[in-house]
Amino acid sequence: MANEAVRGQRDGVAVYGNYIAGAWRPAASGETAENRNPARPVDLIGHFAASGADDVDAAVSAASEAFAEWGRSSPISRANVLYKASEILNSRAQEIGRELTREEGKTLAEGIGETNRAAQILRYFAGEAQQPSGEHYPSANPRTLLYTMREPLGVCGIVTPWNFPIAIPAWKVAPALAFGNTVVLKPASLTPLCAVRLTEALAEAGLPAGVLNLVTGSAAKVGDPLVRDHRVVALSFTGSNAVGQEIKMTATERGAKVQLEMGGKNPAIVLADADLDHALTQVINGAMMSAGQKCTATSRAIVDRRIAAGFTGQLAERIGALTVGDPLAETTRVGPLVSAEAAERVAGEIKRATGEGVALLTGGGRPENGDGGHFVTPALFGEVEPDSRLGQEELFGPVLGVIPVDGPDEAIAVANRVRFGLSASLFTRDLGRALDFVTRIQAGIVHVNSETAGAEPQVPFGGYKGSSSYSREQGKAAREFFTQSKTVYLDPPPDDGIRG
Ligand code: UN1
Repeated sequence: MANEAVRGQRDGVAVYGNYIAGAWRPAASGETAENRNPARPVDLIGHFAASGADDVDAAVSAASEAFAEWGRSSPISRANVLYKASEILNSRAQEIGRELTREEGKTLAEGIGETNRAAQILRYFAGEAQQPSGEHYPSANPRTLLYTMREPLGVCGIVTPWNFPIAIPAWKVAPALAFGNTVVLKPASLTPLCAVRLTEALAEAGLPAGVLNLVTGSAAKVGDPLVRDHRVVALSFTGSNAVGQEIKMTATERGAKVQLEMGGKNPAIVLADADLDHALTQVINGAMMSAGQKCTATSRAIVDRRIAAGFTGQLAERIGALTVGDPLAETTRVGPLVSAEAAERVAGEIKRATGEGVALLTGGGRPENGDGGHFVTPALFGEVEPDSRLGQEELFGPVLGVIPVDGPDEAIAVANRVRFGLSASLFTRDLGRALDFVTRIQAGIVHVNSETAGAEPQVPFGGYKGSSSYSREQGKAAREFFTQSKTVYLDPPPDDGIRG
């Protein structure tokens, strides 16, 4: 792999730069930050540019300059670049997937799967760039050619989380570029390497200088100046509610277009007639894959009281049997949490709930792997009160709570009684119940007989209530966000003589 991103070596470990105006370079201050493996913190992955306002300024300037040409380039040529980048990522999926696992902590199968998914997203938006971008309308004047066209916005600021360190940057950057915008990408400070790999793939695919700029560093030193920069006309963010709300205030106040994807408290409702074995597998996958660190993760199993005891017992048994350990090992099902702070916070929430008397049926421990990894064993709580902290707050860890209910109506009422509304599942064999659920559930993504997590690139993604900002990502919705509409009334001059 060409590795111009590496600016040098320190302690035998690579030092990575920012990518600004088509060149890899260190932060203006020369500062770097370490990136360590959450399963084995002794494993130093690299030193990454700890950037600041000067770097953001240079990146936004480069993006502004590049917009003049990129914004007017043919969508077909933009599609070709995205398509080539997708092939590059595919060809490196094993290697990048391994790096993803090393820096984020999800299992190797998930790391490789996510890298392939990023490639698929790039491929999808290569196709989407070639789709019609406007409509032709009838006019009151028969001589008028009346149509709409969508045009790029300009410089977009993209702020991404650590939990999908290559897929989420891909699903924001790809449509931004496909529709003619230029980008400054600020990836999560815990997972900069995946963003470097995505940027490399796009640069190698022939993206012109300045069209995509990568600036690594902290939220305070990179994210904040990016959100405040008046030249950044649109911001797309995925992450916590607290940060999302701040971005919304700051960016909308200065007139920028904003797209936010934030938390979830996603329910899986299990009715008495469901295929229980299937429901068990899906609920556990939804709750525990990626150690529960997905905004789409299942955190509440809302179960018909008639089957709750048996279902809960089976959940405890299967969750207790999940192999926790080094995510690079093939047998591991649940890796570490992303950081020491995350593991402490989640373990603290578990302790708090047990302190309040909620029954911890399995997990919740901090196992030692001898390497100081940030592990928390998958935890299951029984008989969770819907309105308690455990029933309401997003923990972002491997924690599932069972809420027994008296039938489908109470299940839906409980499912809706949270401030989030990202995804929701129902398990049943009853088509009528399924349709009723689809209508009444307050969630942007609704599953019947499948887990709450997962997102295909060709459909809109986003939540209701506190989970999003109404705008949707991916699919056709991405064009809505990353472009603006122009309406054209095109009349021939009155004296053109054509109609005599
Ligand atoms: C998925 O469920 O595969 O940050 C994707 C998140 C979501 C993406 C979920 N925005 O977890």
